[in-house]
Amino acid sequence: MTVTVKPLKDGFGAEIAGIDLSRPVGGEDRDAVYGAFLDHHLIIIRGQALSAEQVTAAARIFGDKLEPHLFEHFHHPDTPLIMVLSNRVEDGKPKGMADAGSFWHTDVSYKPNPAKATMLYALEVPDDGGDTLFCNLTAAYEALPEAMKSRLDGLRAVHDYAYLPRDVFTSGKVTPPPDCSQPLIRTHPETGLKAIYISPAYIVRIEGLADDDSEALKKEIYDHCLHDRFRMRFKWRTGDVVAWDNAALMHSATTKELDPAKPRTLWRATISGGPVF
Ligand SMILES: O=C(O)CCC(=O)C(=O)O
Ligand SMILES: [Fe+2]
Repeated sequence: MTVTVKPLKDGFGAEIAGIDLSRPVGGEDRDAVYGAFLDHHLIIIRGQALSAEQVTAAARIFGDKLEPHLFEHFHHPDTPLIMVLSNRVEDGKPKGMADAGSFWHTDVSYKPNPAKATMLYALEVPDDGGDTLFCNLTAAYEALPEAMKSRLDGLRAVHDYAYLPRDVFTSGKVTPPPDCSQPLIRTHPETGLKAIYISPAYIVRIEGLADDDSEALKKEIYDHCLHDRFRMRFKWRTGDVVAWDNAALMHSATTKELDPAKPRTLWRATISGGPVF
């Protein structure tokens, strides 16, 4: 098979064809997929049919270490390295996490070593609804006025997983990790590109600013980043594999609004990253 990389029309993201993830991907094919991931921040490989083991093997294209999600009750029965995202309920028990985050965030930014990449594999998706939204924080950084770039450079923000009240935390079912400090501007460890590093759902405050100033600056940054020109709406098809670079993008699920009668099941693998600089 010949691997082809076709950029999406939205300004970032690319669709890759000619890859079968049920088989080991190495050599030039692996380099092509990983190169596209770095260049386009997000890659889509359609038409896959994968076992749990094949999903974790595919996720290792993006980094050698995978990590289990904090929500153990949603781990895949065969491996803690896959979290099941699903709105299906069987015998009164949820089959997975129905809403993994219908709010803007970058994965695991609430830990000192956040997720490098995230990979999702769609087993079943509704014909309408359940899209995932992405926002290009590299392009958003580049579009900042020079004065704003200098103002943000060196600032840090406090991230807390439980900043927005959620049932899992308020019920005591899961204890959130301690909050942590991250730079507001990060430099990609491989491409060297700078990006705004935000998780609007997790950022409590910007360090060193009075509360009012912190709130005002948060709003100014979020409004800038969430401009239409930096955004993309991804519509899932069954068999899609999507992997994205958490050092370049933020994202939001839309599953909070999804009709519970429309089944949606995805498997998620988290690729570990190092500290943010
Ligand atoms: O279900 C989705 O659309 C995305 C969920 C999400 O935020 C994640 O898996 O990191
Ligand atoms: Fe997420």
